[in-house]
Amino acid sequence: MRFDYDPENIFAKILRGEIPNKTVLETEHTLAFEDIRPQAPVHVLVIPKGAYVSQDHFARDATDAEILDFNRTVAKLCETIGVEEGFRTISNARGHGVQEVPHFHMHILGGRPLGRMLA
Ligand code: IU
Repeated sequence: MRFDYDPENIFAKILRGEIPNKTVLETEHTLAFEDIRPQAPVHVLVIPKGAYVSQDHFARDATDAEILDFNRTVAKLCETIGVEEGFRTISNARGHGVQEVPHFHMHILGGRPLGRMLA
């Protein structure tokens, strides 16, 4: 598992159009698409188009415009994807976080009661 940016990671390939995805919403700086292994009735991944490995790197290095666009996209999704009754966002980072894909992504889960889970 590498923590520097790997341009061959699967989400970079999705952003370059080399691999298909089920896009839910796309903006100038952000892409949201359905997770291929959904863990809930609604399971959407939100990623910045920029090359950031994890949420801390994104928050540290992205431009204000990218950060605003990402957050407003999350807000828009939460109004439109069927999670009005509640949702959970998760972003796994690095080894202890068991991050599978080294491109920052936020999971939005919902569509059923999710139960209590902090770890
Ligand atoms: P993680 O936070 O890095 O552990 O999660 C990566 C997610 O990416 C996981 O839920 C996968 O099902 C999902 N995913 C995907 O949607 N499309 C892919 O081609 C691959 C993983 I590889």
